[in-house]
Amino acid sequence: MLPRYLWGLIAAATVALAAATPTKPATVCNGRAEFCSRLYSNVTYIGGHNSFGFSQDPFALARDQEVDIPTQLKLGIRLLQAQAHMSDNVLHFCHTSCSLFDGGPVLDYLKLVKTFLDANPNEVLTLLFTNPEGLSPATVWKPIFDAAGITDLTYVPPSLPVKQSEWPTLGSMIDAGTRVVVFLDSEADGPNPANFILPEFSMVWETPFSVTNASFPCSVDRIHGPLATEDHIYLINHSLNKNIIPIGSGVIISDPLDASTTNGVASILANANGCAPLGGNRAPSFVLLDYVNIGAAFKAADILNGIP
Ligand SMILES: *[C@@H]1O[C@H](CO)[C@@H](O)[C@H](O)[C@H]1NC(C)=O
Ligand SMILES: *[C@@H]1O[C@H](CO)[C@@H](O)[C@H](O)[C@H]1NC(C)=O
Ligand SMILES: CC(=O)N[C@H]1CO[C@H](CO)[C@@H](O)[C@@H]1O
Repeated sequence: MLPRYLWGLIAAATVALAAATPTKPATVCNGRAEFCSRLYSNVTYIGGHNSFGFSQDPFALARDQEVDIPTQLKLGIRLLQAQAHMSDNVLHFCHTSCSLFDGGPVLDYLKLVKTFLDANPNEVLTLLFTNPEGLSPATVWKPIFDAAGITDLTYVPPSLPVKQSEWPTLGSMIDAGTRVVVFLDSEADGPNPANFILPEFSMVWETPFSVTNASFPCSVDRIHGPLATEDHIYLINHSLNKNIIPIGSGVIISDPLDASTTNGVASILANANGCAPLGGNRAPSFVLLDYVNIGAAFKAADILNGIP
């Protein structure tokens, strides 16, 4: 028989342990109990386009956001998109060129993401990065994920490409602690020693970008085989641009003044409904927006996710 005081100590230790480790199986996933049993591919996530490109300065014409990364995540952004360029031998997130808008080193950005992930163990997050300079996933990108401490949290599919119907549930990703999905738009196809950096277009298709038509006509713009279109998940590039110099190919910029309409429920649902016939009659997995702090995107996502 253990003395009574020892039982008390054991009970206290058990309670302390339970508080430090997330419950398994997870009972809340991305904020909702009903998401735990849903496939990763069957949830609509709101994304921040050029998420690093934030500024409060209305004259910063190359910005696409007003609020910083921790604030975007706090609002509920669960896909972060960003474009990388080399600057003095350090990988930075920049818009078109680092002289136009420099969002700083990718490592600093990923450290902020890691802080969020540590504080929010029941959240699945997607990172969608573009690689216009064709830099190596293994020798340039992976070391930065390693240094930020994110590699161990990434989801590595058993085989590629993953069909829409074959993604794991949010609950199983959270239970396994592999709750970060990383896509790169180029150089990740074929044999790739950085196995967590997934080739975007073999599994995700996108609508066209640099749209200036507020009705957002839907079409499949960027996609790779061999999976059929409807076996991909898809992203709607739902940001409206203004052509401020309508001569030649023009100069287009994002437009915060239209953001409350563009990021409103009606505009997002109309775009999603227009795309559904191309996407196996499913909602988009990702709705990519400028100025994510403006509008009602999270309400639109609830509707697309069938949340009353
Ligand atoms: C904008 O998109 C709508 C819907 O597809 C289409 O009917 C209209 O012709 C487009 N407008 C322009 C200027 O392309
Ligand atoms: C999830 O599945 C439901 C039921 O089939 C469907 O209505 C919805 O559009 C799907 N959403 C996504 C993002 O696949
Ligand atoms: C205008 C716009 O939103 N374009 C973006 C569409 O999405 C891809 C993300 O992969 C970006 O590269 C584009 O900048």
